[in-house]
Amino acid sequence: DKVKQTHRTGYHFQPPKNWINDPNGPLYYKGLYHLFYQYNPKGAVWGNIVWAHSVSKDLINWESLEPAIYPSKWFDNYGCWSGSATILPNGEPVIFYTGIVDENNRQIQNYAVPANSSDPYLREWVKPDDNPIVYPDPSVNASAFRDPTTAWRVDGHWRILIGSKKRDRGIAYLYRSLDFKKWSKAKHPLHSVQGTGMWECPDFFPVSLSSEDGLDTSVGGSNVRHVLKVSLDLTRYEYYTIGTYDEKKDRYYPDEALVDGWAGLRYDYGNFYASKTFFDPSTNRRILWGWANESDSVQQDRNKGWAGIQLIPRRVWLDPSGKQLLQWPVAELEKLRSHNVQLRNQKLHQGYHVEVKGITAAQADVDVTFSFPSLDKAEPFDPKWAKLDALDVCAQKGSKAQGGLGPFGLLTLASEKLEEFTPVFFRVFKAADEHKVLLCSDARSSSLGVGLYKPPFAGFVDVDLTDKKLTLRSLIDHSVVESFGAGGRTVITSRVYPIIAVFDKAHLFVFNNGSETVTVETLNAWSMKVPVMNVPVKS
Ligand code: DQQ
Repeated sequence: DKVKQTHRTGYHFQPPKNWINDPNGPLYYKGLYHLFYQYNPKGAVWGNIVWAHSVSKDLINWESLEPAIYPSKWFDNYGCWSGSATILPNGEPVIFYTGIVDENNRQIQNYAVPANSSDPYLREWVKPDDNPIVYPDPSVNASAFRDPTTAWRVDGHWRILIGSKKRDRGIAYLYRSLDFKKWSKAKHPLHSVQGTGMWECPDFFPVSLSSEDGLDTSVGGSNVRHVLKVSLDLTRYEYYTIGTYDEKKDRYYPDEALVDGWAGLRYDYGNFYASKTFFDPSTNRRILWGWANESDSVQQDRNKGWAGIQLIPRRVWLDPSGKQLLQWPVAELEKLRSHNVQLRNQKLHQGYHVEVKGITAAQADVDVTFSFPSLDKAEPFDPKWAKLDALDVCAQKGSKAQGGLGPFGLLTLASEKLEEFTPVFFRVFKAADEHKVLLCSDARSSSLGVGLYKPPFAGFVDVDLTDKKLTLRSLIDHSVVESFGAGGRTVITSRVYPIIAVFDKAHLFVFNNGSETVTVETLNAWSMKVPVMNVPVKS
């Protein structure tokens, strides 16, 4: 069934078949990472949702278990939707999740605990009879009240957030508990923003001001800032702010310099949704998981027999500027690197594209540093664009339109003669008193196939250009290209479905369509191995 499997990923997480969406309750326990995720056991479209379950020692190789949480009680009979895990002070995990109680999708919050906490696989979960823990009170919209966060504790009181909305105001409701069982609603939500619509999958966590290490969710004090991320149901993208958590008032205040709404900072300017972080105490990292849905049609998903992938887990930390987060694929991914090829001091004059030969270009990891002699040829930044999204600028100024400093970058998943390619590239512009760096991942030329969603995606990169260098890392995997610009300052994921550029017919190039000559100082590309995936844990 080779045709159907053309676009399956080699090293990104996927179950053998069927629909998946949000990562749920990621946690580290007794030497194992646990990934739960929304899963339809019956087909390749959304529905019949359970928490599927896989475990890993390294976040890359995965063994599978039976679903951990599935409809079985009056309080979750119509579905077990997203939620989070908390590790209690005694070391034991508790899961909070949203139960669907009727066909109108009325939502309540439940908890589950391991049947046997000495089992590192946490195979079996029980839902105690004192469930649910939180009902929607009459003031909330019961069909928009879901996705409880990991709990954190201040002064002996636990807190969780629940995503919601009131008319078109997005809301993170706050609940408190002393004993982790009886939860009561705080008078004020932690935060809310007019006009943003339903807040799905809120995530709230501290980041350190002095270190790249991650922090456990309850850590507070003067050395931390807080991050609030929400997933916006209306456009299916996420934004976050960095701000101050006032523990006394139990309110969150985003930094005023940041946009708190649709045009806010994003973990990923492409296909990335319903993400969640967790603290990994074994390595002191905070790790981010996100889901990418398909960009082909529902019919194509049915034919493939699967839909949705989990992206490579990313370490997240606060940029020293304090103005944004930085992200990088977890170091364990590098274990999958096999054959390596390099380019060094490769000059790219205007119009050049140079092939990176000798790796499996459909399943690769590429890390490149570009340098340029000056910024003089940067195109003027049209003041009109200031009102536009980066995406609109990318749509106007794609990879083919000649520029000054850029476009330069990678042509990923490219056919030999470039009938198909997904360019990931920089364009540098000169605005009134600064340079603007645009990173684009443009699916418009990715496939000759029909019925596909092939958007350009883009974000600006807030990067210092004094050393006249820009770096780019792309994780290429058959139907996904995950790109990290300037050391993880701006990240973009695209889903693409080439029909020529598949398997050994896929190629990788570096290119430059700007009048300034750009040098590939160093490029490393690796063929990526296939990890262990979906091998059932032996009972
Ligand atoms: N997916 C879940 C919900 C969540 C949404 C249902 C986000 O709990 O709000 O599958 O993708």
